[in-house]
Amino acid sequence: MEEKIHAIYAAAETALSQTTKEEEIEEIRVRFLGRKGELTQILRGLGELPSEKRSFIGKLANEIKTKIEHAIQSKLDTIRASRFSRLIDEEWIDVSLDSPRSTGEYSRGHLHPISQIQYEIEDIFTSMGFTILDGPEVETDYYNFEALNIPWYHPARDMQDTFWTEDGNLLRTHTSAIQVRGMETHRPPFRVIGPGRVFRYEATDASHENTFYQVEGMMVDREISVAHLIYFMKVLLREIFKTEVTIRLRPGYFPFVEPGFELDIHCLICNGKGCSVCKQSGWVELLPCGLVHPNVLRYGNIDPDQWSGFAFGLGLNRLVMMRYGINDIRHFLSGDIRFVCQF
Ligand code: FA5
Repeated sequence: MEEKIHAIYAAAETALSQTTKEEEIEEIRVRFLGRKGELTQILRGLGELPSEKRSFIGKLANEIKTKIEHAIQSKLDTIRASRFSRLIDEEWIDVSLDSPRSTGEYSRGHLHPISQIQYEIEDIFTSMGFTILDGPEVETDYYNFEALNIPWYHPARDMQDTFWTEDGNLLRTHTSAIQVRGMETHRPPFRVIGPGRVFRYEATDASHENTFYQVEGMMVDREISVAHLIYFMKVLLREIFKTEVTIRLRPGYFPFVEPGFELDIHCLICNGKGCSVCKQSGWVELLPCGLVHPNVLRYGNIDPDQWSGFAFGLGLNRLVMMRYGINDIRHFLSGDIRFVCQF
């Protein structure tokens, strides 16, 4: 037994001398000192030894255990010290060198293309008398659905599946929730826009993300008509694209507007020929809109017999894609600096 214990020590020393890696040291520790380790087995079996041998072997095994522990620690110290000295050699910093910024090696950062276009849209609308509103990204069911004429049983909820918190709140699926908050804080006549990030539980492809940006717009005044709506939408697109873009207006269903429309623009990626972004149709769905449903006005404590309004929800990512010819929406959140540096 005595020879066996000495042989274990010799084996541990050899194993330690042959390694230079921290992770291998852990394997050695487990092999000799772990729960099923060679030395641990001996210590566990002490009870079966004759009593005259028990205390001698027990003492020896414990001494060897301590020696192996020390040898392991000392090997670890050596490995770590040599790693640090290598790092000091390889990664030293010359503090007397000019900074990259002063030599012009790095260019300054800039706003993400979505923020750039959002600020442009804010400027366009504030110049037309609109106020900018904000709202929380984690919303209540009431603001995101209920007060937009989408009660819990309404099938329109299926089109905007989302992420729910355990206490019954949700990640807002659209900036339309800001409309409802706007009606609580503003009395007609008013004009507001609400930009923000929205979330949907959906499969991604070239034109769909689970996290994207919208700008909501709402105007409430006397006798607002579809003509007002079209006027403001045309101004917006002309200012953004700096040219007339071909649009089409088709009926669209949203429970919070009546009538509701989908405003599509001619795909600027493929010039209407058909591509993955426009799903080969030549048109990109960009700007759903309509006249505010009387129920929504009622939820906002606004009398629909006295006041009417229009609302729209612009998809910002797709607008940026059209402006710069970006062929896949997933680039926006890719975190690839080479993508954002182009704008
Ligand atoms: C809405 O979100 C309505 N709240 C818009 C609205 C507001 C209608 C006010 C009427 C009045 P929709 O789900 O179609 O509608 O989304 C609006 C726009 O967001 C789309 O036209 C599109 O540009 C963009 N969008 C929608 N889903 C995605 C997605 N998964 N990824 C990227 N952009 C999207």
